[in-house]
Amino acid sequence: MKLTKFYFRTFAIVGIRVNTRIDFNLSPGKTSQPNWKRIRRSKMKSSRLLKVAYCCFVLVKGILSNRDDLYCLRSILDGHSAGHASFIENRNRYLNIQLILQSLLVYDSMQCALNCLATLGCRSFNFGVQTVFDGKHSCELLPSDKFNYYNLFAPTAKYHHYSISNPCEYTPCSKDSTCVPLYETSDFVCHCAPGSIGNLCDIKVPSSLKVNSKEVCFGTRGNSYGSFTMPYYGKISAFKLVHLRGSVSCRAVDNRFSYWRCDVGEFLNTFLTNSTNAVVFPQISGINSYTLPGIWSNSTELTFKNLTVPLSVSKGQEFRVWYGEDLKDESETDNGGRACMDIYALYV
Ligand SMILES: [Ca+2]
Ligand SMILES: [Ca+2]
Repeated sequence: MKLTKFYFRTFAIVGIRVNTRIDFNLSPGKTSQPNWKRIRRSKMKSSRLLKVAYCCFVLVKGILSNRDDLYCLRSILDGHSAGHASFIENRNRYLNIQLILQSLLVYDSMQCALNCLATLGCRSFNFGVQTVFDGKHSCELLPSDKFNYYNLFAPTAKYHHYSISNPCEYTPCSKDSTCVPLYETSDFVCHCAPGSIGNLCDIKVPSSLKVNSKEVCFGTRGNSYGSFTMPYYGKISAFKLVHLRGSVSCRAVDNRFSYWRCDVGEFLNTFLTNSTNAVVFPQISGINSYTLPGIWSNSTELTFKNLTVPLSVSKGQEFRVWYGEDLKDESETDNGGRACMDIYALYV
């Protein structure tokens, strides 16, 4: 049974010249999206055996035609294989990037594929359709792929392009987003166009997105900041803090309380920082009290929108809400109170 399967696969490899797809492991006609982790494990186990099988074929062919095909054994023995064994053929396409890892002359696309596998960092290759010298074709080993340089993926009659099979071939990301393959883990990540968020960029940005799952509360001393994490990758143009309950004071004994500072007035003393306590909002120097147009210390909403460029955030990234004196460790012993809020983010 194994022998039959082995011969079948060997035959399949030899047949790549006329096929539109070099694929050692996927079943013909399979249309559903494959389990990439399982397939990759399978490929890593079988790729070396398959290459040995192919070498046997090219060596016999080489002996018969008096050609030097020892490249094949060298590619296996040198141990530089990336472990991948599946390529997708893009007929009459050329990836026109400047950086080329290696330019070779090869007898066929399989020889080019094996050289790519044996070359560290090779992600795809261009294969010349016509022979250019002594029956050999041009073979360009490339360090990137059509997904990263789609604008340079041009039609041509002179080349076929081959890329290592990966989940991006199945266009998992939504339209207008960019799928970036993660070859080491057989995974991918979607880079969203403006207006979309989510792992697959399939969520349209609402005008205002509540980011906290439970209310965020901050105190006024002892580093009693409130924290929340971002639900999506994206870019933020503004944060809005909406007061729910409670109040804070810079001098509790005098009963001087408000939502965002101390006394009721135009000055504010609430800050938004990242997880290392670097101030993100408001974008002003220092961490003293500040003012924002139209917002008072007892306003229900405190909106930070004075951004010069949108803030890039990742899924799970932590932000903190601080009372200014607590953040600065200054005059905090006489402080008091606690205030809670919801946090809204404006994605762009
Ligand atoms: Ca104080
Ligand atoms: Ca403190």
